[in-house]
Amino acid sequence: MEKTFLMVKPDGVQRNLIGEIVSRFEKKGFQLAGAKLMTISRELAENHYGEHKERPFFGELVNFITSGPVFAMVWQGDNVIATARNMMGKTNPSEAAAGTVRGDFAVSVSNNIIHGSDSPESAVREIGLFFKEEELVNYEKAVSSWI
Ligand code: RTP
Ligand code: MG
Repeated sequence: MEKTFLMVKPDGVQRNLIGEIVSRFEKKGFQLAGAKLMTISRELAENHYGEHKERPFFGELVNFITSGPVFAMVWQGDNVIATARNMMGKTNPSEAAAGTVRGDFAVSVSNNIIHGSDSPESAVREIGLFFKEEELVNYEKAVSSWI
């Protein structure tokens, strides 16, 4: 089954949005496969956001993502990577549609509440950066056949 890496960023944790965000993905019908509250080291942050190394906002991005605890998650389900990106909304919250996480809760591009893998390759890479194989759980839902 397809898996993606999602993370409630430090602003989302500070604003007590972990439950709201987990709830949206649960209600959509996706299955949580792993989760942990953690503080990201600078090394992990620079690796995770390595694609943006040359961008002017890279330093600010690393400072922000290491500034407090994040809630790291792995979710699975059909088309979860693209669907989760839609549920997150556009990077800049001023362009994110109402009904999306960023559209409903964020106003700033640098403090935009949630991260999600943007492709199958990113998902594999990011899950591997944040989780050990034994931290991911596979289990059957009693009522999954109709979802
Ligand atoms: P993320 O990786 O955090 O899920 O966000 P994303 O895919 O929607 O956006 P991406 O292009 O990967 O950018 C990563 C994060 O960098 C910050 N950013 N700041 N000041 C700026 O112009 C700017 N552009 C991007 C955002 O916080 C974005 O989430
Ligand atoms: Mg990104």
